[in-house]
Amino acid sequence: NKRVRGVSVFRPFVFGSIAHPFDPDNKPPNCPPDHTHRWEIFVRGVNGEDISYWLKKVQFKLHETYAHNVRAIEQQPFEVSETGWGEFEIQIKLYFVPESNEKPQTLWHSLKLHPYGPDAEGMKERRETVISQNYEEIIFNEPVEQFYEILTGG
Ligand code: SLL
Repeated sequence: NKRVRGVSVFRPFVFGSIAHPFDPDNKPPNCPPDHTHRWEIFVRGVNGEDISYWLKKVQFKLHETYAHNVRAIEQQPFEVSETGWGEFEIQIKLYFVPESNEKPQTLWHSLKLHPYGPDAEGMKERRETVISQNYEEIIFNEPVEQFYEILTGG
């Protein structure tokens, strides 16, 4: 399984979170009383591009207050939807397709529930959707030939 020397292939993606506060008069049924938000953590292609030809699995490690806090998502959409009350760091581990011979890579994301602003305390009371996302590029340096062909559609 030879590597293609002197070649780097990069692939863009977006990862992050989106959080919606509950309407206090209209909370979802079966939701613990202390939960205030529904949120999602995701890894996706730019403009909805398919990334499953290079990304096989994403493991999201949530705060230990969550049951089964390690969530492995094996197909698109690579996302987890939950409810909760607090912000915390989420570990995101990217597993590449087996042909790649690449080791998994780890990213971190801070789940944001509350809008940021000059009057941060007061704004916690404001009900608005909070999106926190990052554009990222993964770089495959000297990919193995088989993976290079997958990446470049050759
Ligand atoms: C904080 N360090 O104190 C953080 C911890 C934990 C968030 C936040 C609920 C989980 C559940 C939840 O939102 N945990 O009980 O289902 O702000």
